[in-house]
Amino acid sequence: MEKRPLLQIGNLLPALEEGLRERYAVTRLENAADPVVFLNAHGGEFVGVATSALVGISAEQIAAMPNLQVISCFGVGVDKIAMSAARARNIPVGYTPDILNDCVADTAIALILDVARATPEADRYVRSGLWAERGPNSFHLGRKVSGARLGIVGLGRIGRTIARRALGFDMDIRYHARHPVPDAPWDYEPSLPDLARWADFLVVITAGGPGTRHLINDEVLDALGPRSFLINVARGSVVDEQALIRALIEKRIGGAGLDVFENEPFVPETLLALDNVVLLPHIASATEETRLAMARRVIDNLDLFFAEGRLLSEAS
Ligand code: NAP
Ligand code: 8YV
Repeated sequence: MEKRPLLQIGNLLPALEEGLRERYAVTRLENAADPVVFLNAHGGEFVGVATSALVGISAEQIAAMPNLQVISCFGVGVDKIAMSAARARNIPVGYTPDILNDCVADTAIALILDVARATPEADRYVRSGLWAERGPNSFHLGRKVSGARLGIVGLGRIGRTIARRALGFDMDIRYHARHPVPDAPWDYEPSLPDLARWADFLVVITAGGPGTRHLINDEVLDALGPRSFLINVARGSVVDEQALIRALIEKRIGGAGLDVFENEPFVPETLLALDNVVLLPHIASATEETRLAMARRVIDNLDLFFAEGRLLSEAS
């Protein structure tokens, strides 16, 4: 049977690109000299799209593909996918929920430990020779994580996985979202500033997009206060980055652990210079095991759609 024509938007995991090429006639949009001109001329040829949560697909790109039947996304966040344009055309969007819960939760816990115990700064201290120069017990004290108060912003699939891990650290847990989660054994806090005021660690793991833009603002950061820490493993857009930088410089919060940024892969110079932040290059789901399982789901979603007209996991 002839392979179905599929458009790939952005770079994907090499194993995923290979798997897609085995099954589909893949065209990489990035290979076009001018992607917009190319899509306007050839968009009608494609019946499927494979993209990632980082790159997504715009309403204009969807409009340029009149025969598009399905979009398969590598990742769980769909803030870069023009969902209403897809919905208007009844184009289902596949994504990779649950598969990455463990690794993103592990990264959130790692960031909590890193900011509290200043492990990256301590590592720099040893490597720079300062420990040898200044002697035993010369590095500043950290803060205790076990038994501390953890506020989770967004108790979805990943938020709940973080909470379960935090139980192993005997942490006291509360959460904020727009709605209480009926079966959650943790206290719901309807006011985000109140949750921040209570928490030693505030972990942000909501969806991205316009609904959560700058949810973490001056008011929330001031409520968090100088002895507490912000962790963001959701999307850069959820935190007002300029407000965060001011709060960090003025030491109005204790520190921050960030996996995501407003303008990735660019991180403001001022953040790079601060010791009270731990910065990661959006790697929360980036393990071989999880990324390969995500790749499998991208392919399975496409294959199942073309075989049976349904997806294994469809975003709504
Ligand atoms: P999920 O199950 O849909 O959970 C999202 C949570 O966000 C829900 O609890 C939702 O609760 C809450 N929420 C949505 N809008 C909100 C608002 N305005 N205020 C407060 N809470 C709000 O999604 P998930 O699978 O846990 O993933 C969450 C997000 O993590 C993804 O969308 C993605 O952006 C991010 N992520 C990042 C990485 C990374 O590499 N750093 C990896 C995977 C995922 P309510 O509806 O009750 O408000
Ligand atoms: C990845 C993510 O960075 O799933 C998401 O929403 O942000 C991460 O898992 C992304 O999928 C890689 O493209």
